[in-house]
Amino acid sequence: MSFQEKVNQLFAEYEALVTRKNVPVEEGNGIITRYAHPILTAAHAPIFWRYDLDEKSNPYLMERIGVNAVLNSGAIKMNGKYLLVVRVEGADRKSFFAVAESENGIDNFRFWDYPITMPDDVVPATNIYDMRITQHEDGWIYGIFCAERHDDNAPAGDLSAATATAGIARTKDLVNWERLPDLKTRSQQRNVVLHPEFVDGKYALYTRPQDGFIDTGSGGGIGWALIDDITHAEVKEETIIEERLYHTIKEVKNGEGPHPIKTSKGWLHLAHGVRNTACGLRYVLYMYMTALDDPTRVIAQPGGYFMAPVGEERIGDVSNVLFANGWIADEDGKVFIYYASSDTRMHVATSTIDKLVDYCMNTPKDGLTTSASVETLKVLISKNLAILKK
Ligand code: M1P
Repeated sequence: MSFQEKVNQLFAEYEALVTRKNVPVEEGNGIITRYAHPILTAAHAPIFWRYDLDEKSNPYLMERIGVNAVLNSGAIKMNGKYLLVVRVEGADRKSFFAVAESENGIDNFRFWDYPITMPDDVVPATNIYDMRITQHEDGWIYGIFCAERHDDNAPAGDLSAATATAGIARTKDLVNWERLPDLKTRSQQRNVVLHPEFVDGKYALYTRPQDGFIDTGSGGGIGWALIDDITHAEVKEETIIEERLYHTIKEVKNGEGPHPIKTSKGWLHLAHGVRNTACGLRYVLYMYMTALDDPTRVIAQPGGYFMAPVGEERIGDVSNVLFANGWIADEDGKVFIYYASSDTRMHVATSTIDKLVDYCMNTPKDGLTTSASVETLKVLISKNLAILKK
């Protein structure tokens, strides 16, 4: 095959993948609809990011820059397009952000030509990832993400010790970004999310205090902090609003997903919860709601997980993980939940605001003991048996 024929074949296979129609998976649970195909994988990275297409410098048409995974995307709808700010992880382990765009939110996602050039803070980070996008009422679109640096206080030779800080940037178009100083906090932070409205005239952040880079330690769960000046953001006071609990799906860690959706019944939250198992950590998605007039007051806590890894989702670079930091609510109430499986690929699931509110309000709370779970189950069984006997 000639060089040009090989190039043509690469592009033909790429087009077939990117333009593949996604189809809903029918046997749902009434709450969400999954789709048959991942919406973005490493293979969706453009051919011209990975291959040198010049025959003189790449006569064998080898891949020159490998992409390992695409995961953990922020999401926003702009000019009628569904846009994901994707975490693209190179074969060199470095993550960067790139925008992928779709007309319908469920398939035909295509990356913009260039990745995002994110300016550095004063002390450059080694790695940045997991952006939460917030269209704030101040008129800016903010991106808050994890900025990871080597922990220079670690003992000599410990090359794994790192610190997690919240990086902050803002934009009007997702192309040109203004980097603001990283969030100042007492503890390390990951999964920091900007609330879309001012609260008491201040910016409001969902936080996730953690003692170490991996361990949340004394960090009790999802926190909340009001910020005087977003251009020099500092957490002065932090309260835990959604706590981790023993023997639940969020025993080891939890973290806010995308910013909550405002509904007439309250703020709808999507988060991840982590428990430990003999096979390592298991990440699932869960939901909760807070009061409209007070986003820190929890008003609904459906027990257990909302979504857990199934089938192919269970396997990847970090297996048994679902993680979501982006969702889009359309004007008509349809909700697109963008989630990554096993730190490897992106998927979409759809629902509606009405269904998600119903799920939150009417799913029994976790009673925290086996006895309580059995009592909850018996109530439903008795009710149903009475209906069935009629
Ligand atoms: O590997 C699973 C996830 O682990 C981290 O999330 P958390 O801080 O809640 O443990 C992040 O590194 C995230 O990117 C990753 O998907």
